[in-house]
Amino acid sequence: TDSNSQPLYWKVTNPTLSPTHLQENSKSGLPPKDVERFVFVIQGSAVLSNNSGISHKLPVDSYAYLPANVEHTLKCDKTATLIIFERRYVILEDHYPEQIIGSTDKQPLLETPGEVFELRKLLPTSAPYDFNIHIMDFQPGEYLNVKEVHYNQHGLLLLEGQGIYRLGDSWYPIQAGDAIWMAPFVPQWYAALGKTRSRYLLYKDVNRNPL
Ligand code: UGY
Ligand code: MN
Repeated sequence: TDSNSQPLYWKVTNPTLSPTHLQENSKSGLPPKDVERFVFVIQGSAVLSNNSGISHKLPVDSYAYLPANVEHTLKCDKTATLIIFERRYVILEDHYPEQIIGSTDKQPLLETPGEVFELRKLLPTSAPYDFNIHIMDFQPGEYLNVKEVHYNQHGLLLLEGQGIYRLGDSWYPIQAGDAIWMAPFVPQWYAALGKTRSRYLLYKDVNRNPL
């Protein structure tokens, strides 16, 4: 065991940037005060309950958004893999976000002028929401037309496929399971390679003045 008393080579299957693995019969705690939470199920399933007494089963590819300070629990009987985003909510006067539950396949394909990838957004684009989660699909050989530069940050998890990500002047071969953080203003570009579809999940801060 290492100094953290984990088994030898433990980091290989539990790397720093891996999604959270919920053990069987586990139950979540709450985020800190004023922190919103987004949960997306990658493997297994979880049950979301809140004060209303209504429970929702979240299978693979489904997700939930919990506004800040909304009490809830996530439970799972068997092991589950979830990706979770939490951030301090930025209040906008007279706008109130609501709990959202959905699944990727029920979200409509959106227009992507000048681009070929398929785009779905998991949250409403309206002002109460200070971030969104995009699901982006590329067929092998497809790539971003625009070399993007923008103030928004991204957290990315490659859900399927493989390709090459350009960040500034660095080029990274990536495959399903890899995660990327893109700082504000980092030039970014992706090309899908291999023989299978690339799909990534992308966090993006929106609807607030970044200054
Ligand atoms: O919406 C976006 O900013 C997205 N197209 N960026 C990206 O895929 N790196
Ligand atoms: Mn971008």
